[in-house]
Amino acid sequence: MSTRLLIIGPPGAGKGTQASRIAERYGIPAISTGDIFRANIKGGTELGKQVQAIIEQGELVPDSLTNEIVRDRLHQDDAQGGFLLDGYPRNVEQVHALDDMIDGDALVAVVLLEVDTDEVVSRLLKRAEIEGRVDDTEEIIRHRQDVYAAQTKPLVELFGERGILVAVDGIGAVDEVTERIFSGLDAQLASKTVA
Ligand code: B4P
Repeated sequence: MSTRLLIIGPPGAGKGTQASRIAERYGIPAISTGDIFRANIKGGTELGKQVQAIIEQGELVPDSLTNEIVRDRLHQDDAQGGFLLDGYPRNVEQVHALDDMIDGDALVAVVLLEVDTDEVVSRLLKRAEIEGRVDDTEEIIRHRQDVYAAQTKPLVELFGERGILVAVDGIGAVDEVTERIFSGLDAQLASKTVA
């Protein structure tokens, strides 16, 4: 069975932090749409120029662009045995696009990192001091939380109905959160293998 996973949660929940650990444990690539966009902005590519202003304002990049990037990435050799998508899908349209790319039933688990708004805002303000990401100003951070609530949060119910949601408390030390994710994922993977 190929290990096809998603990780979702509000901006600042620790998705990127946990994604690399999950990917290493299950031997799959972690694919972050946010990282792909930032690398293109840094490299000054045509895609980077198209998305820079959108990301700086904390808006979502248009689905047409984002879906194509993911489609291309999932065709690469290293994703054939499974993958972890980080930050995608982010709205219902992207879920439908992903369902078309991979047969929706092929998703094994969706990790939901649960962290309240005050905690995520304070984490991102701390990151702003260290990394200086342009979308980590307080105003844009709060706007990104609103975009998450309006567009991404509805996906939690949708994946819950599919019986693949693994909800994890994202508050606590990074290692503790990782252990919670591993135990939730191991149980979900075992149930899928038996089914
Ligand atoms: P992302 O790159 O996904 O940015 P993010 O939501 O802020 O998550 P990130 O992974 O960076 O933060 P994390 O929670 O790991 O997206 C950026 C932008 O790209 C979007 O706003 C949008 O414009 C665009 N985009 C991306 N995907 C898209 C899509 N599918 N469709 C349309 N547009 C898209 O970590 C946050 C901080 O918390 C880190 O500093 C970390 O050190 C810290 N942290 C982690 N775990 C912690 C813990 N347990 N305790 C304390 N701090 C912790």
